[in-house]
Amino acid sequence: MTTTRHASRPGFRTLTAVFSFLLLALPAWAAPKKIIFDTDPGTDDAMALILALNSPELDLRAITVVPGNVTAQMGLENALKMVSLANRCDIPVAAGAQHPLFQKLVTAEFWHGKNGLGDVELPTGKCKVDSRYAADLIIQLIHESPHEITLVPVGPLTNIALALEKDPSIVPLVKEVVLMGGSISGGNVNAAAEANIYNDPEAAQIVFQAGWPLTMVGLEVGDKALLTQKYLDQIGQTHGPINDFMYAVVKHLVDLSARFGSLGTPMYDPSAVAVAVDSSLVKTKDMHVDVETRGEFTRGETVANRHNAVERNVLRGDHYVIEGVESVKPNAKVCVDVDADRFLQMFVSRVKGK
Ligand SMILES: [Ca+2]
Repeated sequence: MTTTRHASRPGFRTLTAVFSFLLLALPAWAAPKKIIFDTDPGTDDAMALILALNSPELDLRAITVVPGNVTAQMGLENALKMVSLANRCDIPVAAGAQHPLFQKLVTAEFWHGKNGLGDVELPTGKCKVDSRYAADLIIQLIHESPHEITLVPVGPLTNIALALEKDPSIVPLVKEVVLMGGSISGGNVNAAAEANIYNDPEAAQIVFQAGWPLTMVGLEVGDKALLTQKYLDQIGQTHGPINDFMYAVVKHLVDLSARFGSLGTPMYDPSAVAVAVDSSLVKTKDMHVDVETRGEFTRGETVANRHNAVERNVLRGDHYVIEGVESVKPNAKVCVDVDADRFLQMFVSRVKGK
């Protein structure tokens, strides 16, 4: 008896431990990730927002609007129309900055259509704007759920920088930042800069240097993940208010891409949401990234140090001498590759509500 009882105890303890672990681990595993979506909608913003709304892994706590692709006012109207379409007036939609920190706004109706949504008209919805200012709402939500909020900015980083400037104590309380912006292989606005960073380089530099966990989902992801006619046809196979809206917006983008000789439309903004849903879609490398704010040809470039080291040059007489190498601390996980087909399949199936 004694031997049996002794023999059974470790097994029982193991089972109890496993059960307790599951009880503790399950809610955390099952709980959707709380995100704040900062956006300048925008056609690819629309794709990103629908992906976020249709992803059970995410709990969209707020949408904050920043000027970029369109003016702040038009972006706000578009955001409200889309949450209305999705029947999600429970999600606060807040207005924020009206212009970049230190430069004039550059809007992009050329790419996004006169209304910012590829000239796809949505009815004025029933959802109303939240009374809180975007930066204040970001600060409030982070303090209400410390270490639980993931920021997903897919526009210029003005609102996020304003929140940081107003309350730097949010830095250690944010779970992570997964942003769409930047590039380590040339720009899409010009030779050097990606659009979101180009539209507010000073704000971007503040956000990159804040000291929080940050993933940069840049052009290396979006340009590799092209939504082609094949995927558009799949979206067109099913119908519903969101499905049909997405089909029309994506068709606008695929047709636009064809005019510029591309086989499909790059999945820029949806890529940050996709990484928030499933980080295994991308390969990352830790790098130190600075944002160029002064270059004649490079303002808005994300300057990434691939080997995280700089030479130490010391003045000796009339010239400098390299005396060693100093390490540089990475401040970003930079996405360098993506499983494009898996990402696109996920996007299509989520749009279709599956
Ligand atoms: Ca955007």
